[in-house]
Amino acid sequence: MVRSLRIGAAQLGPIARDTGRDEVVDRLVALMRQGSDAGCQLVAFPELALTTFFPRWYLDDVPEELDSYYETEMPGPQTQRLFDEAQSLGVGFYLGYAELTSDGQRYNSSVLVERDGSIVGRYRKVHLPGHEEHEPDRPFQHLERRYFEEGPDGFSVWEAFDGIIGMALCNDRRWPETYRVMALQGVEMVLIGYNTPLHYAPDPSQNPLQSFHNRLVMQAGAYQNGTWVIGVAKGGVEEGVESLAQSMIIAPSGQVVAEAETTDDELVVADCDLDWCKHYKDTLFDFNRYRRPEMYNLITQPKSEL
Ligand code: CDV
Repeated sequence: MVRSLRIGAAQLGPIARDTGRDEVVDRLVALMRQGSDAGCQLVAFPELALTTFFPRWYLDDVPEELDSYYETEMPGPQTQRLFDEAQSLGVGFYLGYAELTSDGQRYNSSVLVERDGSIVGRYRKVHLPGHEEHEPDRPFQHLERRYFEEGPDGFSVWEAFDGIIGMALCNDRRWPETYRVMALQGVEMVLIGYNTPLHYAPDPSQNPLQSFHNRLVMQAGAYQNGTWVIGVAKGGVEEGVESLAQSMIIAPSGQVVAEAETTDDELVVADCDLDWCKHYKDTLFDFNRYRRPEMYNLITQPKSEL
């Protein structure tokens, strides 16, 4: 039996600072319905998909605003609709959101939900970019390292959607270890939501390369690990900051099979043959046959020992 998964990469355009959850959830539900009409079994949303990208502001003087961006429950009162819609349409989803746990920990998280509305797995972002302190000289902040803790759980995979599915978030996609750790667990599809401002303050010479780097890392991650990679952006100009769109679906060959045409809400659809992964996992990247982990010791040495 062919294991073909029709996926919808549900790109979002900007979400304004004062846009409420209900309005955002309306947009997500509209994309899920579009996905259902297109025959999708799974719809993937971006990182921090329920609100504006709040790490761009230093919010110490408005702690109540900061707290308003986190979910204390998933599903919660405003996100339950997504789970109900998933169940009634028979369409699963991946969603990035800001998580505030009952013991006060804050993570940049995602959740994978099956077609019956049940939660399959949760992921907490491993690689947190940006800075911890206010840097007023920047045109905008990137305070992920102030507002979130580093995910402590690493990269897992889940048996779902008749395949083996993994999750990552944004900056994770730039690190080869992200894909490799999941590939060592047999991953066949990696879902990655992202928010990537075109301006990178620490080194603006990278600005014109944002689109190239986006393709480079996700296409390499797919090919070198024989896996599908689904990159889903929140793009466009949000609160004066322009972010990369370019959501795409990448085959295990490394080829882009579908890509967004706009910088707004847009569903990018492709049929993903999960058995295509075997062409790579059983040949050129047959890990058991060809990998030399005993040669890679440095990769797992603690940072302080390098
Ligand atoms: N949300 C992110 O993780 N953004 C980073 C930017 C700051 C470089 C990214 O890797 O796209």
